[in-house]
Amino acid sequence: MNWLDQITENLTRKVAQESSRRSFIGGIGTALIGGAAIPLLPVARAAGNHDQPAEPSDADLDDPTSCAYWRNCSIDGFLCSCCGGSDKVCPPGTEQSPITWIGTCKNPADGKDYIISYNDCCGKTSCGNCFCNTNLGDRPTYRPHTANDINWCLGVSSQTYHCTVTLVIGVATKKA
Ligand code: ABN
Repeated sequence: MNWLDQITENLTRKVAQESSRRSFIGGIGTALIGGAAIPLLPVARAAGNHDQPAEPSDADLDDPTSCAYWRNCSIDGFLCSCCGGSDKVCPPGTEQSPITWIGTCKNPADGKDYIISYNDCCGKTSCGNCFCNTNLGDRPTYRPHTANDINWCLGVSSQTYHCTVTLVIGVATKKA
């Protein structure tokens, strides 16, 4: 037996003497349980927004408290209809901003495109209900007049954003 065989044998004997069968089985158990727990770790799941179902029903298209409601096609904010106001009226205690972001949404009832003004309601802290981020036609914020990801609480006494109303201001006659 050469010296390498002797060293290997000594090492193997040492490991065998120092490790019990119980700790070996325990190690396998830890590996199995640890592996099974990996799928439970938090991960980002696509399309996980509860407020924005992937497949809106016809009822959603007619419901102003749904992100799928046709006038909400380009919104980024909380629906005032879920915040003590309505789709057109700011909740009590808030003030409607006169400066807004304008989008265009198709009304499925008549197939026409309408110009929608997304007015922020201001003066109370964020409502927190029915957040929608549909963004049709939204542009980057470095072009503010075409961006909805902006606090439009301007020209009012408080700049604190609460929710957004959606007002029809006309029919779009030409595609932008
Ligand atoms: N226009 C709604 C909004 C308000 C504050 C911040 C981002 C977007």
